[in-house]
Amino acid sequence: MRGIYLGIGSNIGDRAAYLALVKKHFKVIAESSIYESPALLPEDAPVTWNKPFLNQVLEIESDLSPEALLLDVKRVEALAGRKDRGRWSPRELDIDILAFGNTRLDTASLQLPHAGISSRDFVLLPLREIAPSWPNIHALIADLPEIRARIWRKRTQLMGILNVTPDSFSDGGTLETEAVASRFEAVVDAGADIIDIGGESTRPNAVPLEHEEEWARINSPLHAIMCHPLRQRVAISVDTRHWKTAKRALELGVDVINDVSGLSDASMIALLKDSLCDIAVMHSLTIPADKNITLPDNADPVAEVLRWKAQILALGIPEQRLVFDCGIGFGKTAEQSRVLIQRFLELKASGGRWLMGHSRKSFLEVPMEQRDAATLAISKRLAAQGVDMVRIHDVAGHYGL
Ligand code: PH2
Ligand code: MG
Ligand code: MG
Repeated sequence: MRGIYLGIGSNIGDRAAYLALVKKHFKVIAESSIYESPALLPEDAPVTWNKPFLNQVLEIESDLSPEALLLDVKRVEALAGRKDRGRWSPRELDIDILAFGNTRLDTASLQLPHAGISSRDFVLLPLREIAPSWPNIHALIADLPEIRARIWRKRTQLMGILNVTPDSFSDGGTLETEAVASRFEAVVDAGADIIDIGGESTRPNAVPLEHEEEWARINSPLHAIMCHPLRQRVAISVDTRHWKTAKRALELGVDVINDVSGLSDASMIALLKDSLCDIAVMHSLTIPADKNITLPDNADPVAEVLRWKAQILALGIPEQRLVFDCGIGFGKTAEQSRVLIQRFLELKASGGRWLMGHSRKSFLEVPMEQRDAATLAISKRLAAQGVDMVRIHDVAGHYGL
């Protein structure tokens, strides 16, 4: 029968991939747009639960009874890797049966129609698209106190670099809180989706940092950002290869850990396995980058990166939580970096989300004043090829990519 409506949601990892999984398991008659909204949470929820949702409504056809459909729904949630982390907690995939034809039901396990429909913008707006004659739907939407859900479309995310390393300041010290706040505001206003903050430079010849010194550099800037009124407008990423830094950052509620050492530390892996954040994982041969240590001349850099990706996947972290970065300039000659960019479609075709960090790097082989233009030209081509994220300095120039 028809007239079965599912409300689906996700707020961990590759949210759109989790929603797409549902469509493989049910016979879909109609689907709404996808909406994004901040998590609806109780006041005392941990900061790590404050992760925006994607939501969608599907009409499906099924011969099952409502109880049998509920079991099936639980099975698909489990297939997505959903764990019981408690009520209101983030979830890889949530599937709620909103309505089952005209069936009315009120048992301990199932209430039909679903009791939460009328108060939730992220259910009503998508439902209106595919069921415009739903009883009172227009009035219910008009009566909502606030509408926070917005139509979401997949596009290349802009990861803006926020530099707080002291080598870039005249006084050699850490940035004042006010200076951090105004830089942060500028990157948000320029249109960044994600802000990446790191304390350790990984440029050739940079001095490696230990956790204590790294944390001393980013502690107060990170606090300033996490408390900033604009914080909800962007995701926050922390660029670190130290698990203790990652742990402290996650406790503050950051959304992404960007590990340029490519999950090479067992404690980092264990920490991230038990967390809810996205993980950007980069291919490298050495940290910091060393111009004299590169892949062999006769190596195929695409094949090398794909082999490395398989090793990362074998660590047992769900692919949907990872974002792969081929590591432009890290253990690659300029030519090898160019090959990775030219053959990006082969990387993308292997599956998963991909990030490119080509901004202003030396492989571009143009003077510094021309590097933003060269960076943008590459970003545009990669965006057309489906790159999920670009890590860039010139966010304003990339806006609307
Ligand atoms: N689901 C919840 C709790 N909070 N917030 C949004 N924006 N979207 C949801 O689907 C959602 C939520 C519990 O199921
Ligand atoms: Mg729900
Ligand atoms: Mg549910």
